[in-house]
Amino acid sequence: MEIGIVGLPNVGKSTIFNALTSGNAAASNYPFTTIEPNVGVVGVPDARLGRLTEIAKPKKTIPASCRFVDIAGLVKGAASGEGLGNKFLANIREVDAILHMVRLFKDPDVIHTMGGVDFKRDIDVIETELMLADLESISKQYDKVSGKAKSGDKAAKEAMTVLDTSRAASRRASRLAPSASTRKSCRSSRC
Ligand SMILES: Nc1nc2c(ncn2[C@@H]2O[C@H](COP(=O)(O)OP(=O)(O)O)[C@@H](O)[C@H]2O)c(=O)[nH]1
Ligand SMILES: [Mg+2]
Repeated sequence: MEIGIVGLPNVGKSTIFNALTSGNAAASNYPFTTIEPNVGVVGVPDARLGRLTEIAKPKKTIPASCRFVDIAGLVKGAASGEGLGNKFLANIREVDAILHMVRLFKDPDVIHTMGGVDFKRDIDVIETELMLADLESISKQYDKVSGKAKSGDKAAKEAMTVLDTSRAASRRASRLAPSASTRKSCRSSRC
């Protein structure tokens, strides 16, 4: 299982990554300290595994593992290329689950890239960027599959049903937060 840690810059993503993995990812008071994602693998403790090892006496016992990926900070407009933009959204696409880190601590020594602590706004910014990135992926896939569906491909027709539903849901969701970046990205993805 792979878990990607996302959030605005300077919210404590690398700090939580280090705590979870005993890692040594650079954590510092500079937005975008993390560029290439840090990856850490930790074993998942399970008492039953020890008991099973005693019974079965295998040559090797390998616990299940969890991979944490410390992804660089996203900023408002990432889906339309702001900040270090789409590259990080691609990192996010590859994980099984997303851990969204939100800053609640006030510390004048740690720059807040949005000007100050406001967790509702911050959650909204990140969730909107993720929705826009989803919408863009769906639109690309839609264009690819629709041609095949028109020519009668059965699998493509089935995929179109799913894509239609996802695209409609994604459009509804992104309309709930129509910021300037939303409108710009929607134009480019024909929504
Ligand atoms: N005061 C305070 N500082 C924190 C906390 N979590 C992280 N920091 C500091 O905030 C800065 C940015 O943290 P980092 O983990 O690099 O953030 P990232 O950009 O989201 O990866 C570092 O100087 C951390 O030591 C916290 O809970 N309280
Ligand atoms: Mg970091």
